[in-house]
Amino acid sequence: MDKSTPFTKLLIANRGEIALRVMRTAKAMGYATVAVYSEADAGAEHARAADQAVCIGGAAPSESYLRIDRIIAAARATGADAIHPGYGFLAENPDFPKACAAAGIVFVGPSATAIRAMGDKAGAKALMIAAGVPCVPGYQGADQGAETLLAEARRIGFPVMIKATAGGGGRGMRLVAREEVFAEALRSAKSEAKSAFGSDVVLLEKAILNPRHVEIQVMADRHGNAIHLGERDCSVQRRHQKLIEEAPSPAVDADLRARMGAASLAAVRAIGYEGAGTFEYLLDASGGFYFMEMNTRLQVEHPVTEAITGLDLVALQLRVAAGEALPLRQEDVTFSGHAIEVRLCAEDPQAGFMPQSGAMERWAPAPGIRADHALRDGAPVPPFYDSMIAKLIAHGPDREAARRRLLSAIEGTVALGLRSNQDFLGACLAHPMFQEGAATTGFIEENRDDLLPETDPAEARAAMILAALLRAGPTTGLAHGFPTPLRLERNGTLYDPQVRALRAGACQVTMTGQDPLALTVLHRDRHAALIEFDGIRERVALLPETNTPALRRAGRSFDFRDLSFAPTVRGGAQGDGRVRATMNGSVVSVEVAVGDQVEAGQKVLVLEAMKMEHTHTAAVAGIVAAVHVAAGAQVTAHAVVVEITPTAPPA
Ligand code: MV4
Repeated sequence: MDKSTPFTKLLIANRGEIALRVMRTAKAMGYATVAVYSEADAGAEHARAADQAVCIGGAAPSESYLRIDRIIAAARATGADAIHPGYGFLAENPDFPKACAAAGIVFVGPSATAIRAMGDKAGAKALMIAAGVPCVPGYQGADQGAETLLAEARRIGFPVMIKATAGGGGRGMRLVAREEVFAEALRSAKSEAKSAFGSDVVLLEKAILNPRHVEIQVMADRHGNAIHLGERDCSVQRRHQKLIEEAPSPAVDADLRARMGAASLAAVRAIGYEGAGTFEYLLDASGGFYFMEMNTRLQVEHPVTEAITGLDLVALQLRVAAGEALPLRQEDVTFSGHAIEVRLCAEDPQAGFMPQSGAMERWAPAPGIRADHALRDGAPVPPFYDSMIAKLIAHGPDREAARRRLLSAIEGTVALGLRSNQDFLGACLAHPMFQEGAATTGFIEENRDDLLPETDPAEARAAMILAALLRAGPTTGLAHGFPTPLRLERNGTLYDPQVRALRAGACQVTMTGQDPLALTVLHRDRHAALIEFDGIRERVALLPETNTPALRRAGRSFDFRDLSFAPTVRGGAQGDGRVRATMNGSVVSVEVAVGDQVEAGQKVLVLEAMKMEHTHTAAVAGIVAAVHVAAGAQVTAHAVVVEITPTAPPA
């Protein structure tokens, strides 16, 4: 029987780096490409790069990237006869392949049945046990009575894990150390699961302490062929968000790889799976592995597998979706060297990893390694989507070579205008425990203080260097010997550098509490400079000509607020009574009205961005003079939302 389902034009139902990643291979294979984009993504790279692009609605995912009807309509309108879902959004929604089938469109992914079977934890686990895949001993029965569950927990033996069967990302999950706290943990897990997933069904498992997260990549065609492409170690996570992924795993040898691969392929055959898929396992300290869940999509971290196998996973997906047989057998799959990936996220580690939005004013990934992203200088980073904005992937002959290469690339990448976890990633890669390959799922929590230092001695030096570059570079050309004072602020610390130009390019910077700095600017263009001080030359990257100038040096980024021209308020309070939105977002509530008397620090407005609420407070005491927004309004970063006429401080 002919099982081919050829297509000519591929619609990519996604955004950002993965949309571009899929498009790259599709174009190389000769397929025409169609992008879909939301109103917030009208200027986005993925919409520019496709042959055709269709706007599918509003900024909120529920108005655009999650709208099956509009995506199918976009495919119809452009004549796209295949759809790749990427990851996230609709990638694991069984209704999507169903709608594609109904419209006569090839879905690049598994069947609705396979997606649904793996979407339920208890059902997936039962299928895996039947297929002979090792699972953590536990209970996944229909009887959900509290007494039954307690009895089962006793049988399993503490510590036990309670997991919502509909769950994911750690929600509805509880680690229970002792019998005495089981009842309360069960109650709170069920209540969290009910509100998050609409179901409070749970399963119980023996808890594996400090496990590694190791996953097996599989690929299967509709002719009964299936191969595995080895493992990825994704143990370095923060709150169930993966941060660093590598292949191979430092904890997996050829024998364990073969056993994990065979178990995964047995499962693939048992469920008749087609396409790319990933089996997630927990690995315990003695090398035991236990099935966790199956992801029925291409994963964020697929590039590390591509690096060590030399295969293009998207190309394999497209070939299999067209009905071709896999072009290689298991014995043709070989592994070469070691690859590590880091996820660059627009979030502020210093502020509890709060998501950031705005514009990536300056973006220059380090050359020589793979960088998957959809950024350019000035790229908007809207508040409505995932905070991951780029992936950096290094490959080397061995793990240490890959690690060193990646660390160097993280340090050499310029990403200014928006705070990111860039330097935190560098700290993780440089940590001795990671270097030894000893990081497990507890790595970030256990090493918090090493990875996120409280005070930063390099910051004051950065303020002085930045001041020199803002005031004494050849482009500003301060010819006179008058000292120019600046006021720079970062995370609540004020710096008062004074720059005195000596001769062309040379200057003296003084600052309260610091030794003076004699600095020469040898070369300077808009975004970079070659400087020299203390007899050492170095290259720095720079974001000038903004209210939030930034400097990157020695592998670290420092952004400041330039308050040099902001009016000072007597009494030392910062700000001028104008409350500005700290990021793009939507107004949840306005807490004050015109005429209200407010105190400094009083809550005036709540903004929602990236699914988090941000309280805005008055910087000064005074009377509310104007309120420019109402609940529900969309605001852009820095927009004045409330104006307060400061009360004159007592004379
Ligand atoms: C576990 C576990 C220990 N024992 N199950 C977290 C999310 C979900 N996918 C599975 N998770 C875990 N399940 C048993 N029986 C520990 C975790 C876990 C974890 C797993 C992988 C990567 C990071 C993790 C962080 C905390 C807990």
